Amino acid sequence: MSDKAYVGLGSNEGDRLENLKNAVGELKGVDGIEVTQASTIYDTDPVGPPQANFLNAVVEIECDLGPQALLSSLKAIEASMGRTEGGEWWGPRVIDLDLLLYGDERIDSPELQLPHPEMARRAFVLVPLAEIAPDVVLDGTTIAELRANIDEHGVRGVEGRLT
Ligand code: GSY
Repeated sequence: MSDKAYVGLGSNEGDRLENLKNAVGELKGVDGIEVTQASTIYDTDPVGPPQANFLNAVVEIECDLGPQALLSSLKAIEASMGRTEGGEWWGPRVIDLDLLLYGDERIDSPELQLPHPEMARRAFVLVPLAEIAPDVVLDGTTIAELRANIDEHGVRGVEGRLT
C-alpha cells in the first residue's frame, strides 16, 4: 500500500540550489518512492542561532516503504551528501531532509515524531507546503489555514525549480 508523504528540504551550505536538486534526484532513485509534486523554492532567514540563510522547499511523494524505512532512506541520502551525524544540531548543513507527514500516521518515538512537531510553527515549512498540500488537515486545521495565520516575514520566493 502506498501513502502520500511530505518531506521538507533545507540547505544553507555550499551550492544550496544544487544540493536541493541533488536530494530530489536521490529521492527519485529510491525503490518505493515516487516524487509526485514539488513546491517552488524559498530563501529563508535562519530559525534558531544566527547562521547563513537557507533555501527551503517541500516535496510530496508516494511511498510504500512505511515511515521508519522512509526515515532511514532520508538519513542515508543526507549521509551520502556529506551530512555528518555528529554535526551541530542547529548548525549549517549541506542538506536537511525532514519527514513532515506520512499519510495519517501518528508516531511519537525518540527517532521519529509524526506529524513533525515543529511544522505548524515554521513558515519555511508551511509556505512551500501550502503550495502543494493546502487541503491536508493537521490536527483539525488545513495547511492553508495554518499558513494564513503565520508570519511569513523572512521567507522569500526565488527563481529555480526542483524538478
Ligand atoms: O529544520 C531544518 C534546518 N533548519 C532550518 C531551515 O531549514 N530553514 C530555516 N529558515 N531555518 C532553519 N533552522 C534550522 S536548524
